[in-house]
Amino acid sequence: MSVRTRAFFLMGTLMVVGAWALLPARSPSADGGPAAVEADGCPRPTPSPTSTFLCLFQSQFKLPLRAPAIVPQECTYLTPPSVYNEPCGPGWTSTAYVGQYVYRITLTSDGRFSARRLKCRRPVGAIRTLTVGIDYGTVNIGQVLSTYWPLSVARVNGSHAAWATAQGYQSPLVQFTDESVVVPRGALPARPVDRPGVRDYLSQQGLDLSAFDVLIVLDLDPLSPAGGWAYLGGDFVAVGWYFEGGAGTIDQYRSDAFAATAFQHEMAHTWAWEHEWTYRETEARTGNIDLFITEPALFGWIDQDGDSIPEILDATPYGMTRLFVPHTSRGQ
Ligand SMILES: [Ca+2]
Ligand SMILES: [Zn+2]
Repeated sequence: MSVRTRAFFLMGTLMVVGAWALLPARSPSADGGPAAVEADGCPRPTPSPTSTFLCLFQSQFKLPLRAPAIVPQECTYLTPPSVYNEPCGPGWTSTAYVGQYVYRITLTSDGRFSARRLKCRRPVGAIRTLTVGIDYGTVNIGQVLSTYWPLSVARVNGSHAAWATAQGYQSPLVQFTDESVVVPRGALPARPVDRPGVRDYLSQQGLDLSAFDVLIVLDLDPLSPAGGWAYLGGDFVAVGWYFEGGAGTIDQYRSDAFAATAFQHEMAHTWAWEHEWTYRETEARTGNIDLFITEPALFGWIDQDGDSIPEILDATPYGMTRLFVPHTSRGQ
Protein backbone atom coordinates (compact mmCIF):
# COMPACT_ATOMS: atom_id res chain seq x y z
CA MET A 1 0.00 0.00 0.00
CA SER A 2 1.45 3.29 -0.97
CA VAL A 3 2.03 6.16 1.36
CA ARG A 4 -0.54 8.12 -0.51
CA THR A 5 -3.21 5.48 -0.19
CA ARG A 6 -2.67 5.23 3.53
CA ALA A 7 -2.93 8.98 3.71
CA PHE A 8 -6.29 8.95 2.05
CA PHE A 9 -7.65 6.51 4.56
CA LEU A 10 -6.23 8.57 7.38
CA MET A 11 -7.91 11.65 5.99
CA GLY A 12 -11.14 9.81 5.87
CA THR A 13 -11.37 9.97 9.61
CA LEU A 14 -10.76 13.65 9.91
CA MET A 15 -13.44 15.34 7.91
CA VAL A 16 -15.15 18.18 9.68
CA VAL A 17 -18.76 18.83 8.91
CA GLY A 18 -19.73 22.46 8.79
CA ALA A 19 -22.71 22.95 11.05
CA TRP A 20 -24.54 25.05 8.51
CA ALA A 21 -24.15 22.48 5.79
CA LEU A 22 -26.78 20.11 7.03
CA LEU A 23 -30.34 21.23 6.81
CA PRO A 24 -33.33 19.17 7.70
CA ALA A 25 -35.36 17.79 4.87
CA ARG A 26 -38.70 16.06 4.99
CA SER A 27 -39.33 13.20 7.29
CA PRO A 28 -39.07 10.33 7.34
CA SER A 29 -35.44 9.70 6.71
CA ALA A 30 -33.75 12.81 5.57
CA ASP A 31 -30.77 13.66 7.70
CA GLY A 32 -32.03 11.27 10.28
CA GLY A 33 -31.84 7.56 10.39
CA PRO A 34 -32.49 5.40 7.40
CA ALA A 35 -36.07 4.75 6.44
CA ALA A 36 -37.91 2.23 4.33
CA VAL A 37 -38.96 3.41 0.91
CA GLU A 38 -42.53 2.27 1.55
CA ALA A 39 -42.78 4.87 4.30
CA ASP A 40 -42.50 7.49 1.60
CA GLY A 41 -44.95 5.73 -0.66
CA CYS A 42 -42.19 4.68 -3.00
CA PRO A 43 -41.70 1.32 -4.68
CA ARG A 44 -39.04 -1.06 -3.50
CA PRO A 45 -36.15 -1.19 -5.94
CA THR A 46 -36.28 -3.90 -8.53
CA PRO A 47 -33.02 -4.76 -10.24
CA SER A 48 -33.44 -1.26 -11.65
CA PRO A 49 -33.70 1.38 -8.93
CA THR A 50 -34.64 4.27 -11.19
CA SER A 51 -38.33 4.50 -10.38
CA THR A 52 -37.58 4.30 -6.68
CA PHE A 53 -35.11 7.16 -6.94
CA LEU A 54 -37.46 9.32 -9.00
CA CYS A 55 -40.12 8.80 -6.34
CA LEU A 56 -37.72 9.57 -3.50
CA PHE A 57 -36.35 12.75 -5.10
CA GLN A 58 -39.93 13.93 -5.42
CA SER A 59 -41.12 12.91 -1.97
CA GLN A 60 -38.02 14.01 -0.08
CA PHE A 61 -37.07 17.18 -1.96
CA LYS A 62 -39.92 18.01 -4.37
CA LEU A 63 -37.41 17.62 -7.15
CA PRO A 64 -39.04 16.52 -10.42
CA LEU A 65 -36.02 14.73 -11.80
CA ARG A 66 -36.28 12.44 -14.75
CA ALA A 67 -32.66 11.36 -15.13
CA PRO A 68 -30.68 11.44 -11.89
CA ALA A 69 -27.13 10.11 -11.76
CA ILE A 70 -27.30 6.67 -10.17
CA VAL A 71 -24.23 4.63 -9.39
CA PRO A 72 -24.27 1.11 -7.95
CA GLN A 73 -22.07 0.15 -5.06
CA GLU A 74 -21.35 -3.10 -3.34
CA CYS A 75 -21.13 -1.51 0.08
CA THR A 76 -23.84 1.00 0.77
CA TYR A 77 -23.69 3.08 3.94
CA LEU A 78 -26.86 4.83 4.99
CA THR A 79 -25.52 6.95 7.81
CA PRO A 80 -22.47 9.01 6.95
CA PRO A 81 -19.94 9.65 8.11
CA SER A 82 -19.41 5.98 8.53
CA VAL A 83 -16.49 3.78 9.16
CA TYR A 84 -15.65 1.38 6.45
CA ASN A 85 -15.74 -1.70 8.61
CA GLU A 86 -19.43 -1.26 9.35
CA PRO A 87 -21.71 -3.86 7.87
CA CYS A 88 -22.91 -2.88 4.46
CA GLY A 89 -24.84 -4.29 1.58
CA PRO A 90 -25.43 -3.67 -2.09
CA GLY A 91 -27.25 -0.59 -3.24
CA TRP A 92 -26.88 2.69 -5.09
CA THR A 93 -25.91 6.32 -4.61
CA SER A 94 -27.66 9.08 -6.52
CA THR A 95 -26.89 12.79 -6.55
CA ALA A 96 -28.26 15.91 -8.17
CA TYR A 97 -26.46 19.25 -8.17
CA VAL A 98 -29.18 21.89 -8.38
CA GLY A 99 -28.29 25.49 -7.56
CA GLN A 100 -26.17 25.73 -4.45
CA TYR A 101 -27.14 22.32 -3.16
CA VAL A 102 -26.42 18.75 -3.86
CA TYR A 103 -29.28 16.38 -3.16
CA ARG A 104 -28.02 12.95 -2.22
CA ILE A 105 -29.97 9.76 -1.78
CA THR A 106 -28.49 6.42 -0.86
CA LEU A 107 -30.62 3.33 -1.36
CA THR A 108 -30.04 -0.27 -0.43
CA SER A 109 -31.26 -3.11 -2.56
CA ASP A 110 -33.54 -4.21 0.27
CA GLY A 111 -35.37 -0.91 0.17
CA ARG A 112 -33.90 1.33 2.85
CA PHE A 113 -32.68 4.80 2.06
CA SER A 114 -31.23 7.98 3.49
CA ALA A 115 -31.56 11.42 1.93
CA ARG A 116 -29.62 14.61 2.47
CA ARG A 117 -29.62 18.09 1.05
CA LEU A 118 -26.16 19.58 1.39
CA LYS A 119 -25.17 23.12 0.68
CA CYS A 120 -22.04 23.03 -1.40
CA ARG A 121 -19.66 24.61 -3.80
CA ARG A 122 -20.30 23.42 -7.33
CA PRO A 123 -17.68 21.18 -8.96
CA VAL A 124 -17.30 23.24 -12.08
CA GLY A 125 -15.46 26.13 -13.65
CA ALA A 126 -12.33 28.08 -12.86
CA ILE A 127 -11.82 27.63 -9.14
CA ARG A 128 -9.53 30.24 -7.62
CA THR A 129 -7.42 28.86 -4.81
CA LEU A 130 -4.96 30.49 -2.48
CA THR A 131 -2.44 28.04 -1.09
CA VAL A 132 -1.08 29.11 2.27
CA GLY A 133 2.14 27.40 3.27
CA ILE A 134 2.69 27.48 7.01
CA ASP A 135 6.40 27.81 7.65
CA TYR A 136 7.52 25.79 10.66
CA GLY A 137 11.17 26.31 9.74
CA THR A 138 11.62 22.56 9.35
CA VAL A 139 10.73 21.95 5.72
CA ASN A 140 11.41 23.84 2.50
CA ILE A 141 7.93 25.26 2.16
CA GLY A 142 9.05 28.40 0.36
CA GLN A 143 10.90 26.39 -2.25
CA VAL A 144 7.93 24.08 -2.64
CA LEU A 145 5.50 26.87 -3.33
CA SER A 146 7.79 28.59 -5.81
CA THR A 147 8.90 25.52 -7.73
CA TYR A 148 7.15 22.17 -7.13
CA TRP A 149 3.64 23.27 -6.21
CA PRO A 150 2.84 25.13 -9.46
CA LEU A 151 3.80 22.02 -11.40
CA SER A 152 1.67 19.89 -9.08
CA VAL A 153 -1.33 22.14 -9.72
CA ALA A 154 -0.64 22.05 -13.45
CA ARG A 155 -0.69 18.25 -13.30
CA VAL A 156 -4.04 18.28 -11.53
CA ASN A 157 -5.39 20.59 -14.19
CA GLY A 158 -3.87 18.36 -16.84
CA SER A 159 -5.74 15.39 -15.43
CA HIS A 160 -9.03 17.25 -15.64
CA ALA A 161 -8.22 18.36 -19.18
CA ALA A 162 -7.24 14.90 -20.31
CA TRP A 163 -10.37 13.38 -18.86
CA ALA A 164 -12.54 16.04 -20.53
CA THR A 165 -10.86 15.39 -23.84
CA ALA A 166 -11.48 11.68 -23.46
CA GLN A 167 -15.17 12.45 -22.92
CA GLY A 168 -15.24 14.51 -26.10
CA TYR A 169 -15.73 17.79 -24.25
CA GLN A 170 -14.30 20.92 -25.80
CA SER A 171 -12.86 22.19 -22.54
CA PRO A 172 -12.27 20.85 -19.05
CA LEU A 173 -15.10 21.14 -16.56
CA VAL A 174 -12.81 22.05 -13.68
CA GLN A 175 -9.58 24.05 -13.64
CA PHE A 176 -7.73 25.55 -10.70
CA THR A 177 -5.95 28.89 -10.74
CA ASP A 178 -3.68 28.91 -7.75
CA GLU A 179 -1.69 31.59 -6.01
CA SER A 180 0.38 31.00 -2.93
CA VAL A 181 1.81 32.69 0.09
CA VAL A 182 4.07 31.61 2.96
CA VAL A 183 3.01 32.42 6.51
CA PRO A 184 5.38 31.97 9.47
CA ARG A 185 3.82 29.68 12.06
CA GLY A 186 4.61 32.19 14.76
CA ALA A 187 2.45 34.79 13.06
CA LEU A 188 -0.66 32.78 13.76
CA PRO A 189 -2.42 32.19 17.07
CA ALA A 190 -1.10 29.25 19.03
CA ARG A 191 -4.23 27.19 18.59
CA PRO A 192 -4.26 24.65 15.78
CA VAL A 193 -4.27 26.31 12.41
CA ASP A 194 -7.85 26.99 11.48
CA ARG A 195 -9.96 29.01 9.10
CA PRO A 196 -10.56 32.12 11.22
CA GLY A 197 -6.96 32.43 12.31
CA VAL A 198 -5.60 32.16 8.79
CA ARG A 199 -8.20 34.45 7.29
CA ASP A 200 -7.70 37.09 9.98
CA TYR A 201 -3.96 37.09 9.49
CA LEU A 202 -4.14 37.29 5.70
CA SER A 203 -6.68 40.09 5.86
CA GLN A 204 -4.45 42.00 8.26
CA GLN A 205 -1.66 41.62 5.73
CA GLY A 206 -3.86 43.32 3.16
CA LEU A 207 -4.80 40.29 1.09
CA ASP A 208 -8.17 40.50 -0.61
CA LEU A 209 -9.63 37.12 0.21
CA SER A 210 -12.65 37.74 -1.98
CA ALA A 211 -10.33 37.04 -4.91
CA PHE A 212 -10.26 33.37 -3.95
CA ASP A 213 -12.88 30.66 -3.81
CA VAL A 214 -11.07 28.20 -1.55
CA LEU A 215 -8.18 28.53 0.88
CA ILE A 216 -5.76 25.61 0.95
CA VAL A 217 -3.54 25.54 4.00
CA LEU A 218 -0.44 23.39 3.81
CA ASP A 219 0.03 22.87 7.53
CA LEU A 220 3.06 20.65 7.16
CA ASP A 221 4.71 19.97 10.48
CA PRO A 222 6.71 16.71 10.43
CA LEU A 223 6.75 16.71 14.22
CA SER A 224 2.98 16.58 14.31
CA PRO A 225 1.70 14.23 11.62
CA ALA A 226 -1.87 14.67 10.53
CA GLY A 227 -4.14 14.02 7.63
CA GLY A 228 -6.19 16.51 5.77
CA TRP A 229 -9.60 17.93 6.44
CA ALA A 230 -12.15 20.29 5.01
CA TYR A 231 -15.48 21.80 5.85
CA LEU A 232 -18.16 19.88 4.01
CA GLY A 233 -19.45 22.26 1.36
CA GLY A 234 -17.11 24.97 2.64
CA ASP A 235 -14.24 27.07 1.40
CA PHE A 236 -11.36 25.86 3.55
CA VAL A 237 -9.04 22.91 3.03
CA ALA A 238 -6.18 21.89 5.28
CA VAL A 239 -3.43 19.40 4.53
CA GLY A 240 -1.21 17.98 7.25
CA TRP A 241 2.08 16.12 7.11
CA TYR A 242 1.50 12.42 6.59
CA PHE A 243 4.77 10.95 5.37
CA GLU A 244 6.54 8.52 7.58
CA GLY A 245 9.90 9.47 8.93
CA GLY A 246 9.05 13.01 9.86
CA ALA A 247 11.93 15.10 8.75
CA GLY A 248 13.17 15.85 5.35
CA THR A 249 12.40 18.06 2.51
CA ILE A 250 9.49 18.08 0.16
CA ASP A 251 10.34 17.04 -3.38
CA GLN A 252 8.16 16.97 -6.46
CA TYR A 253 6.73 13.57 -5.53
CA ARG A 254 5.62 14.75 -2.11
CA SER A 255 4.35 18.02 -3.53
CA ASP A 256 2.22 16.04 -5.99
CA ALA A 257 0.89 13.91 -3.14
CA PHE A 258 -0.08 16.91 -1.05
CA ALA A 259 -1.68 18.44 -4.14
CA ALA A 260 -3.72 15.31 -4.72
CA THR A 261 -4.87 15.49 -1.12
CA ALA A 262 -5.81 19.13 -1.49
CA PHE A 263 -7.27 19.33 -4.98
CA GLN A 264 -8.90 15.95 -5.24
CA HIS A 265 -9.86 14.46 -1.89
CA GLU A 266 -10.36 17.54 0.27
CA MET A 267 -11.58 19.76 -2.56
CA ALA A 268 -14.26 17.19 -3.22
CA HIS A 269 -15.52 17.74 0.32
CA THR A 270 -16.11 21.40 -0.59
CA TRP A 271 -18.41 19.97 -3.25
CA ALA A 272 -20.13 18.13 -0.37
CA TRP A 273 -18.71 14.78 -1.41
CA GLU A 274 -19.15 12.28 1.40
CA HIS A 275 -16.78 9.35 1.58
CA GLU A 276 -19.74 7.04 1.26
CA TRP A 277 -20.30 7.97 -2.36
CA THR A 278 -18.79 4.87 -3.93
CA TYR A 279 -15.31 5.29 -2.61
CA ARG A 280 -13.73 1.89 -2.51
CA GLU A 281 -15.62 0.75 -5.57
CA THR A 282 -14.31 3.65 -7.59
CA GLU A 283 -10.79 2.96 -6.50
CA ALA A 284 -11.10 -0.65 -7.50
CA ARG A 285 -12.79 0.06 -10.79
CA THR A 286 -10.63 2.88 -12.04
CA GLY A 287 -7.42 2.37 -10.13
CA ASN A 288 -7.44 6.13 -9.74
CA ILE A 289 -8.65 7.81 -6.61
CA ASP A 290 -6.81 11.00 -7.44
CA LEU A 291 -9.11 12.52 -10.02
CA PHE A 292 -12.00 10.13 -9.64
CA ILE A 293 -12.42 10.32 -5.91
CA THR A 294 -15.92 9.24 -6.76
CA GLU A 295 -17.78 8.43 -9.93
CA PRO A 296 -17.66 11.46 -12.27
CA ALA A 297 -21.40 11.13 -12.82
CA LEU A 298 -22.00 11.94 -9.14
CA PHE A 299 -20.28 15.33 -9.61
CA GLY A 300 -22.57 16.08 -12.55
CA TRP A 301 -19.71 15.67 -14.98
CA ILE A 302 -21.56 13.31 -17.31
CA ASP A 303 -24.73 13.92 -19.26
CA GLN A 304 -27.67 12.02 -17.83
CA ASP A 305 -30.66 13.35 -19.75
CA GLY A 306 -29.53 12.94 -23.32
CA ASP A 307 -28.90 16.55 -24.35
CA SER A 308 -25.11 16.04 -24.47
CA ILE A 309 -24.61 18.68 -21.78
CA PRO A 310 -23.00 17.48 -18.55
CA GLU A 311 -25.51 18.06 -15.76
CA ILE A 312 -23.23 20.45 -13.90
CA LEU A 313 -23.48 22.79 -16.93
CA ASP A 314 -27.05 21.92 -17.87
CA ALA A 315 -29.64 24.68 -17.34
CA THR A 316 -32.30 21.99 -17.04
CA PRO A 317 -30.31 19.31 -15.25
CA TYR A 318 -31.23 15.69 -14.72
CA GLY A 319 -34.11 15.82 -17.18
CA MET A 320 -36.02 18.59 -15.47
CA THR A 321 -38.15 20.39 -18.01
CA ARG A 322 -37.33 23.76 -16.54
CA LEU A 323 -34.79 25.05 -14.11
CA PHE A 324 -36.44 24.05 -10.93
CA VAL A 325 -35.58 26.03 -7.82
CA PRO A 326 -36.98 24.31 -4.77
CA HIS A 327 -38.67 26.55 -2.24
CA THR A 328 -36.00 25.61 0.24
CA SER A 329 -33.43 27.50 -1.82
CA ARG A 330 -35.07 30.85 -1.40
CA GLY A 331 -32.97 33.58 0.06
CA GLN A 332 -29.65 31.88 -0.53
CA1 LIG B 1 -27.67 16.98 -19.70
ZN1 LIG C 1 -12.11 12.99 3.48
